[in-house]
Amino acid sequence: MKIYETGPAPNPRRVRIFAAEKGITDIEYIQLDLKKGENLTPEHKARNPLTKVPVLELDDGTCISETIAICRYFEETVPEPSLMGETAIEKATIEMWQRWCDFYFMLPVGMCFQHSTGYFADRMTPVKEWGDESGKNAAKFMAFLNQHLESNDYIAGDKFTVADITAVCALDFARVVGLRPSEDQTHLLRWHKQVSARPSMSA
Ligand SMILES: N[C@@H](CCC(=O)N[C@@H](CS)C(=O)NCC(=O)O)C(=O)O
Repeated sequence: MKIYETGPAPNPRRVRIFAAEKGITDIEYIQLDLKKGENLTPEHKARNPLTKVPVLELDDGTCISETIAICRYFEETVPEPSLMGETAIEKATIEMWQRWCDFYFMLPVGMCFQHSTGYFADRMTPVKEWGDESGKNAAKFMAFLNQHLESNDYIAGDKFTVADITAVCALDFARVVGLRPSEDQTHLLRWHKQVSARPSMSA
């Protein structure tokens, strides 16, 4: 199978970490330069009409877009170790946290990046105020996570899950727009150090 992706971008990184945690190695990674618009070509549009990365292409030609849909495919095909939960309660709790980390952290960090740097000004209209507001919203979520991690080892409880992967990729990418945990966010910093030590993080 192949994954069309971009090394430094945060969503493809989530997929690489997820695959590494599962021990999945039979993937050919194909780099697309987003800045040059290599994701906007007819070839890539045929894989993902919305033109984003990552895209997983299976050997039969099936293309799956959306980070979490790709992770779901890996979770179903390689169930161990489970990163999306086993019982009904675990699955629902992990999904709740995963969505919170996606919608209230990864997305605002991405919006802050796109709207304050103008990186994709060739294909969208950057709105500086929206970039600033998104940065503030991401910072609020970091404060919320810090509080939550005071009494939880990991984001969704006592096990490392896909929610940790989303949160760590959002947090690491947030540095690009100057957003970092403050020194007094000790629980967030403890968690970040703990998850960053996993071998999968360098994938
Ligand atoms: N919801 C999508 C978001 C994908 C996304 O926004 N990918 C970015 C890179 S992190 C991208 O392809 N940007 C290129 C562009 O907007 O032209 C997912 O989770 O996969």
